[in-house]
Amino acid sequence: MTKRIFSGIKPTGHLTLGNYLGAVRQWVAADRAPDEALFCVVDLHALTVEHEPARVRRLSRQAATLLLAAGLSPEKCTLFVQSHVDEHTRLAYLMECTASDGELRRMIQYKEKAARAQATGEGVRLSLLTYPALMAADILAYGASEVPVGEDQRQHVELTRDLAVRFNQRYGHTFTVPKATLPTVAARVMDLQDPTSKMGKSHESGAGIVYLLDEPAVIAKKVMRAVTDSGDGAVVYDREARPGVANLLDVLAACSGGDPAVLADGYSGYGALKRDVADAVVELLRPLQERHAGLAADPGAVEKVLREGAERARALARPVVNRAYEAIGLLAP
Ligand code: AQP
Repeated sequence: MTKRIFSGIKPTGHLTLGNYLGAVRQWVAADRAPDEALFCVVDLHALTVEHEPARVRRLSRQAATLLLAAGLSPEKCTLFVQSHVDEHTRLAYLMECTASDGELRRMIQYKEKAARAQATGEGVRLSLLTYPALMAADILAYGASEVPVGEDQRQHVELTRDLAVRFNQRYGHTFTVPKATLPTVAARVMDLQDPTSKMGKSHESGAGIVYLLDEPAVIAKKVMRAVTDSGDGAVVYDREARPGVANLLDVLAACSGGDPAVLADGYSGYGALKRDVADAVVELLRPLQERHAGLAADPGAVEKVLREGAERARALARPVVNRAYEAIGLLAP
């Protein structure tokens, strides 16, 4: 039986190696399987924190272009922009009526980002609290059974499962209950300068973040300057005691295959490890960067993919969302 797969990426910054290894690479693999796959630039999610309108538009186009450059094929999958399909926000309201205030306040991303916004005096947008309900709607509107994501999104997919089960129990079977699928290595790529924090595209300092469009020399410099761990300089895979080295081993394993703990045995010092990681990342990103240059030169073609994707997505989501409206007690128009 073919599965339906859904996932999304928010245009809050330039896409990173973390996005690629944690999520996008899984999407490309799913796109090549006989499954039906939908991938979405979740632009409404980018409005939950301070944003600049022109930048969000620019980053949305760039994200879509990079997803195509990474290997998603518009003939095979449906690639679209969230705000082009009204069903997401229609269903999000029903999800807010299903979720509780307490469970949304327990979301780790909410707690972390709210603390960050408060510290900078920005104020916390209400949508930052409610966006996991929108994310649940993104997934449930398509009857997706699998959601390929990185580790940081696991909690939101768990919430989506809970909401789907609760809605089905209260109002009759309406939604497929989805599950998160994570890569076996590099499900959480860490910042090269602060290996206890996730490599996040909206984080301020770029020194520890490898962006997908970084030049090879920039990638090499960032990797060579990665913070490793003080101590005896031994290369050992230990995420707790040696997070910097473990992160480099994870990235190497994700790029060139193998098990990070086994790869560690092949190194006696950090320098050689960093050189191999830098080479592996540069080679991994080279084809994507080459394809990106061609696609970016033809923005009309990318817009056409997004327009057609939104049409297909609407046709899939509308009957599911209409069913949910009826099930919850709303009169058909
Ligand atoms: N460091 C990462 N390692 C593995 N997977 C990651 N993902 C993100 N960072 C890593 C996965 O990429 C997909 C899209 O991510 P996103 O757009 O939802 O979030 P982000 O890139 O983390 O963006 P932000 O705005 O910078 O968010 P915060 O502030 O939370 O870091 C997801 O599947 C995600 O798991």
